Amino acid sequence: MTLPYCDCTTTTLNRLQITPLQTSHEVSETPSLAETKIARLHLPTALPALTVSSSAFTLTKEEATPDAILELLRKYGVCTIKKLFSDSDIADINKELDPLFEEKKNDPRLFPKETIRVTNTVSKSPIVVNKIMSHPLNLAVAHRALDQANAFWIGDNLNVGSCPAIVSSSIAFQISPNAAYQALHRDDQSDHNIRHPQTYENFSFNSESQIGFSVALTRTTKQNGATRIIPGSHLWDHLQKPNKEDCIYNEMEKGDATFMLASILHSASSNLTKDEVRRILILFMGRGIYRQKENILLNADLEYFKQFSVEQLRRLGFAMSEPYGNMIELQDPLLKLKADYKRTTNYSDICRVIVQKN
Ligand SMILES: O=C(O)CCC(=O)C(=O)O
Ligand SMILES: [Fe+2]
Repeated sequence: MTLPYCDCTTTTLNRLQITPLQTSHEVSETPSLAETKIARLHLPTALPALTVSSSAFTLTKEEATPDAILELLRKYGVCTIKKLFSDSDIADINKELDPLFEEKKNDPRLFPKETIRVTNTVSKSPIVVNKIMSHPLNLAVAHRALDQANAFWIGDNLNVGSCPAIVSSSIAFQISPNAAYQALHRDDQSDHNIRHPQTYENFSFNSESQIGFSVALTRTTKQNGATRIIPGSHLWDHLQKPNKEDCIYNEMEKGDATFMLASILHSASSNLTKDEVRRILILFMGRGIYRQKENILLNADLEYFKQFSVEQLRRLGFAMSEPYGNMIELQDPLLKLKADYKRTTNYSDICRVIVQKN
């Protein structure tokens, strides 16, 4: 049974009038952009796109402190760091991904057919966990922008729980010559993350559900399919329509990396070269109270995950989100994977409260 979606809580559908389109539509396994309905809407007042070049949000490795990255993310929604990964790191990562790309190259679900995606790489490629997910800057940005900690009354006590950000998706994308442009989109759709207009000055990371860490595994250029991005679009109303004229191309050298808010409008671009392949891996960290976009836990045997440290398993989504989130038989799931793991809190910290008078 399909429940009518206009009955549930929504802050977007009440701005639309949706009616069926008279067309038959056969659903295949391939993700499809086939139209089935008509939506009528009044477009919101558009904020202008920022006219900047990528140098406005590019840092050297030495300049790339968490504070500097967060500041550029606030302003532009994107921050690129030159030469964050060494040539030998990139060679090692590519070596581990090459056979996975080979396995996928005839996947009938590829869209467009020139773009090979190796999905869920953290469950297949330990180097992605060790070098990309665990990169100190990825962890620092996730900690500052997405980790959560809060206090809640529980009787006479305050209960302080913390919820680390976890990997949401980790997809490697290889675009070959003739691949078409991808449609402009936001990557936080899966979180139903509804955007309200913000200014740079009042922007809060509380509005963000995921942050991507895109690593250039080849160079990326306007010609070979670099990700195109609308800087500043994280500040736009949810239904402000993206225009391709507002995009800039995020050109990277091999080993550069880009942090991008999942609320930034972007897409892969077309590969116009004759013989150049463009390869990147985007690992998204997301708030631990949300679902992971890719199901990591069911995509490999538990034995595979045992090679990782407790801290890495926590970031992969195998731990509790305190208080009381993701429990298994009232226990922390980490105990299933690490026999010697000792919990130091009972779901969260219970505080005796001393009320202070003003
Ligand atoms: O390959 C790219 O540059 C971006 C891909 C992307 O945005 C996506 O598939 O969601
Ligand atoms: Fe995307």
